[in-house]
Amino acid sequence: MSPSTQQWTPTHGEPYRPVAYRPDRMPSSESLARAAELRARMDERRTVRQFSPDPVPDQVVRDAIACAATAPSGAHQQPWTFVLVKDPAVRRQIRAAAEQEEQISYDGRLGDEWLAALRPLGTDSVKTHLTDAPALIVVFQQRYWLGPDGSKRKHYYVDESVGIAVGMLLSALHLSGLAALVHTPSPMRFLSHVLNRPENEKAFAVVPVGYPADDCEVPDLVRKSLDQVMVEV
Ligand code: IYR
Repeated sequence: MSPSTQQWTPTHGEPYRPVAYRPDRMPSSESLARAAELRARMDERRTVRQFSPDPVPDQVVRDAIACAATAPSGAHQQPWTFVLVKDPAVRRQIRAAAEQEEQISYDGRLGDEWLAALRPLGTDSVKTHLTDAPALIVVFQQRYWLGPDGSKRKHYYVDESVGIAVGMLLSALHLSGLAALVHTPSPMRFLSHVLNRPENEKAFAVVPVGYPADDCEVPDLVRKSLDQVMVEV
């Protein structure tokens, strides 16, 4: 099936027309093989903080954003906007504003307990990834729908919906061979100003995307094992 090119338009309360959904059932042998392969590939994903400035294929990033936008959402309201920032001047502006906020955060705003939790990762207020990575995907959540005439309609489960979409974005980028990081400068209001977003949108995360730098290092983390994260009833 090729990607849909149909344009979405806001609904007005009319029920969706049911259409048949009959995907071929995958033989369990293939299912098992795919699941094991996917598990191994996903376990290779690492959050990267040192990026090469090498450009990435635009279409890979666009396809990953399109994958993210297939996420389920509360009342199918699709409350997200992905701003793809490649312009180096805009990335510099974002880095300067983010570092200003992060400096205050690391100087004490986060509080001792939070700073202690971050210490093993060794993060600080210097955010080279915002200018080194060739692309930033700034994810905005739409708290409500804003019609062209200024009318508003509340969106539901916005945090959950956008969180799921970002998870799908990270998976798509990783499985397409690109590295990424979820960066959450706080507060993030400056992103609305720099990127000139409308009042119904609130920044959720900045996702720098690219290839790891030649000298990239990541912390030697251990993930929880399956029996530590899963309970069977
Ligand atoms: N937003 C800050 C602090 C930070 C917070 C958490 I929780 C992290 O896992 C990592 C960093 C920053 O980006 O440095």
